[in-house]
Amino acid sequence: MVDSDLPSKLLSILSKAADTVRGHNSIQVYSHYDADGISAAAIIGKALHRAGKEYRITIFPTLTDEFMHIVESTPSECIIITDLGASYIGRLERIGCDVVVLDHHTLRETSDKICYANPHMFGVDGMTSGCGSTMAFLFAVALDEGNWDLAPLAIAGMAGDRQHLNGMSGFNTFVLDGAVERGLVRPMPGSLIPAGRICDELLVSTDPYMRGVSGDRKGVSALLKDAGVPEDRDYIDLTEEETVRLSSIIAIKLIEQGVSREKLEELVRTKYYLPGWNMDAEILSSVLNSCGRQNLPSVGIGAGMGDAECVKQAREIDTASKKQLVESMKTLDDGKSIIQMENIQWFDSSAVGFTGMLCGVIMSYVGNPDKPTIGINASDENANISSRGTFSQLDRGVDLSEAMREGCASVGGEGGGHRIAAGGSFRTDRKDEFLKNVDSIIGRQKKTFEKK
Ligand SMILES: [Mn+2]
Repeated sequence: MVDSDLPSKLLSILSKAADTVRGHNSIQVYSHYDADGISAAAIIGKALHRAGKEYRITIFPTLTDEFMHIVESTPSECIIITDLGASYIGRLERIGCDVVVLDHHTLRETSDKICYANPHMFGVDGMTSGCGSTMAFLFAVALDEGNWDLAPLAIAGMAGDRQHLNGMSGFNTFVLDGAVERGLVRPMPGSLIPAGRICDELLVSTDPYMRGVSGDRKGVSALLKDAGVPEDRDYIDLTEEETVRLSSIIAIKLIEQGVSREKLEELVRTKYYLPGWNMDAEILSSVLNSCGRQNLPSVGIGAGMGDAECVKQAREIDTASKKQLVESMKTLDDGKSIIQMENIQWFDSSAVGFTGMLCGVIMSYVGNPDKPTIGINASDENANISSRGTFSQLDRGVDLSEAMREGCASVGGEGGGHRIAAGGSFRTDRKDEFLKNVDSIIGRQKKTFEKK
């Protein structure tokens, strides 16, 4: 490791964490079910396997009091928690075994009793510049330099948490630079055209989501005909002229649909090709994410750890999952399911799932890009909610981490996360009260900001 590029305090926490783990034979790992959490778990699994340790990985959809109880009551000699934990440092300190926390969520407290590393401790923004798998990877390298080959997983995790959107920064730059140097990743110019077999990819595309094209076989054919692109073309086989025609038509369609300039610029972001995986980081991230969210995290972890059968299965899960997501999006894009309040917009995802992912797609492609978007899954007695914002909303004072924490607490629930993406839960019968409170919290955040 080029020590000069990372804060020495971080390096000393990581090396203490590595020593702690070396001192045990059996490690219990907990991680999050999204792409970042699964990547982090695969990195840790691989590093522990190489170190000759026994380990067990348990995946949670989020860390709540209920799941914390499982952590506390599972006999363990050493625990590693990745992409989770920031909200429960106090309780993790009291467990009484060795604990390593590698998280990047909003920092509430630090600890001398356990090994806790979070980018926010070092003036690095954990929302944009270091994710759970970044921290897991830095730990893996502290354990053994030979783990540098796991950097592509960390980059997939960054893409999963959308930390690559405005170019890499902070700890992510350290990982990216080292990985480029080692030939593990190749940055490539972005495009509005999806990678892969174009007609198949456009059909399931939600980023971008194009009305009349996404989820519509006839619409896809018409679009390709307009652009003079043969149906069976693969992205890499497009001529320069075809590329220009197709991306212009897509751009015009999106502008007509009301997509913001901010979003269009984001769509042509740099892509990170991973030669060892023969896919770009966003695709690997989608594959791992789909496994976690379809309640098959072990397939995702197996795929991340390089098992060929798991990779094949994970790709199939991803394809099926993308189809479902685009269908869910079409269901909600009916002119009445997205409900506008003064400062927020919200939708009920109880019948369709994909709450967090739909928040982003709705806000960017069919809703009001100026309002934070909240999805509520109220399919049982506890409602699970997700929320997403944009960087320009944050520039106007919006903080969803605080809004979800305060909004959920105001109705007896709990919430938190990042300023740009947060979630929580509360009792379903208090939904209307919650929405009213969050609407006024966001209003207050924007007003307080204007006064500054
Ligand atoms: Mn994360």
